[in-house]
Amino acid sequence: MVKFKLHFHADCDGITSAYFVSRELDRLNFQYALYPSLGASVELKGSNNICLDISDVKTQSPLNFSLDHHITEKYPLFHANFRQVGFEWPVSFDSYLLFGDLSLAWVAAIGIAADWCAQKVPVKFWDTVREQWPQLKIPKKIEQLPLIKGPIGRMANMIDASVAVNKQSGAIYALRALQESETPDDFLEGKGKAEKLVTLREKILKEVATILDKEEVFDECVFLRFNSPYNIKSLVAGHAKERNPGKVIIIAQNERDKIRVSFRGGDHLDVLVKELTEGIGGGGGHPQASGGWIHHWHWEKFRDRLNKKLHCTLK
Ligand SMILES: [Mn+2]
Repeated sequence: MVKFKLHFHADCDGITSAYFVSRELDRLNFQYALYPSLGASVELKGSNNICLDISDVKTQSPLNFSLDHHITEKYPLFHANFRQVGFEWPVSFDSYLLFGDLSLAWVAAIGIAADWCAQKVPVKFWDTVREQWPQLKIPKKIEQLPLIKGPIGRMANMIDASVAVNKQSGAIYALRALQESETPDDFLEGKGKAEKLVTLREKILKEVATILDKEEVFDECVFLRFNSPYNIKSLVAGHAKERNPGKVIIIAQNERDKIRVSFRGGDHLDVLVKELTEGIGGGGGHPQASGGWIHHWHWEKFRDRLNKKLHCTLK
């Protein structure tokens, strides 16, 4: 009997995608193992791998399948990407279309909203969610912010918190909690496995609030440097961006061997991070969101470059 390896990005989009694909594998009585991926790239061993929401797939065998929405080359494997035919749909929506069921639309909604793609999927989808679950408070006119501030965003926070605290095993746990929940209310109210996710969400939000208390605000940018055992950079960046519209957000998280930095809320941030870390670390990404790292012993150099470039007075 074939055993599949299900790789998925350990974020809301990847986890909800894995929800729909694993459901189909279960229906067919296929065996599979789960491989959540914290990063964007995966190197596949052999064949019978399925990749969801993973932008960089390395493989020697064409007998692997990738369902993705990033702008990438066509890999030498079975590859489907709705973006290539003009639809910027997150993988959670694609997986729902392929393997879902109307009664499970709420799960797809979490992945779509968390990937900031609310307006990119057909309005008819949101009508379906609104009709079935008025308690999810889907706005009449679909907009990203009210969605992410409502119950849909709350569910996304629960999943993100699980990954932030427990990494890969947190991703698998969140997937199991979704599978166990028959309705969005079960999940939101913390029935069964979801109970732990409610607690983790509160814990992470508290941690983020403590970090935000120490933000340093300048004319052009906002700077936040912190220690945390959790992977909460993007969450902190999201909150900081909301509090400081129009400014570049710079997040620096101290790690054992290096300082990891993230940039949000500006233009050409991929170029900026490359300039700031040149010779003292590394970095890259997208124009509106980039990230990198520097060695601890190069901190002063990085700070001086940053002060010069963004006209601030970071000490
Ligand atoms: Mn993703």
